[in-house]
Amino acid sequence: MTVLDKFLHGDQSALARLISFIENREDGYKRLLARLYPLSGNALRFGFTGPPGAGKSSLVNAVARRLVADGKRVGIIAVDPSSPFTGGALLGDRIRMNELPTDGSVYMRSMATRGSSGGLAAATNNVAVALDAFGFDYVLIETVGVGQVELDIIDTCDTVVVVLVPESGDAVQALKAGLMEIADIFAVNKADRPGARNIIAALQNMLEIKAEHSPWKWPVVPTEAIHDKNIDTLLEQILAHVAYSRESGLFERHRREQIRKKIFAILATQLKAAMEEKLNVKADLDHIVTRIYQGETDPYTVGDELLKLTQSE
Ligand SMILES: Nc1nc2c(ncn2[C@@H]2O[C@H](COP(=O)(O)OP(=O)(O)OP(=O)(O)O)[C@@H](O)[C@H]2O)c(=O)[nH]1
Ligand SMILES: [Mg+2]
Repeated sequence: MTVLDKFLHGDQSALARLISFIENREDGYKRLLARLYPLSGNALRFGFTGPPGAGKSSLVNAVARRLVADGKRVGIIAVDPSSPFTGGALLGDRIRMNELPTDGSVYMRSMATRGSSGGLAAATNNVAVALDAFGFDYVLIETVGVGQVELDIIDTCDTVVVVLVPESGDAVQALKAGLMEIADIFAVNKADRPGARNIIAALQNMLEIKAEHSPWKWPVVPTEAIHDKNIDTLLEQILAHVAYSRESGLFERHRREQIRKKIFAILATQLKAAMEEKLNVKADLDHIVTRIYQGETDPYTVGDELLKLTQSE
């Protein structure tokens, strides 16, 4: 039996191997994805993002356990902020998702952000396709909400939970980080800590204006992930968002938009590689750089000229 056959028979170690294959873009990974795509599209994808240490893993853990108790199968992708720049909870303080069932109902995969500035969002999206094709009912994706790449990852999801904590203080902070725009639901985690009521009130204030002319009223759910408190409510709100999204047509529009973006991302990567290959043969890039450096021409003029050059035979 090939690894793919084993995968198709529900073998999790085959799943793990295929995910590595995809993640490392090994020879033939595109052909593999071409096999997986038609099998995907059934899983619901939920994103959990927010500041380092907010309790995203703890929440994903708790939500996964709820879903499993309901007889569902759950795939988890944790995009790990292993880089010192993105921070993350202090080493040792970070929750390990080890309380999850080991009966095959849950599969957890970490993806390190370290050293993978390019292509991380695409890789995460492809891994989600693999989990979906494997037959998980839900794919939960955790990522720290710190920059564009992380926001791009969230683009893979149907519903996005932004996790904040009382320490996030000023809710306007979240707005600046671009988190407000991508949120469908807010979880104010560590609600056991002082200041929870303040941030909830501040968020609700801001959302009142935003929700005024919108049929979707962004819920703010206080949670205590480590005490397993209010997780039911959070899950209810997530599923309510899916229902709203399906009824309003947003769900399909969103997924179609994701496919469109995916096509352009693939094209951009391929065109760039093809152009570089052609220009390495046809143009003396070092010389062109020198001319721009010395002020004899400029990158825009050169860009137009090189584009014509790549289009010529
Ligand atoms: N007091 C309190 N602590 C919590 C709660 N939820 C999580 N924590 C703690 O917060 C710390 C970080 O939790 P994680 O779940 O690892 O947070 P995270 O957002 O996944 O962290 P990174 O992935 O490193 O960004 C851990 O020590 C948790 O035990 C909560 O509801 N209340
Ligand atoms: Mg985490």
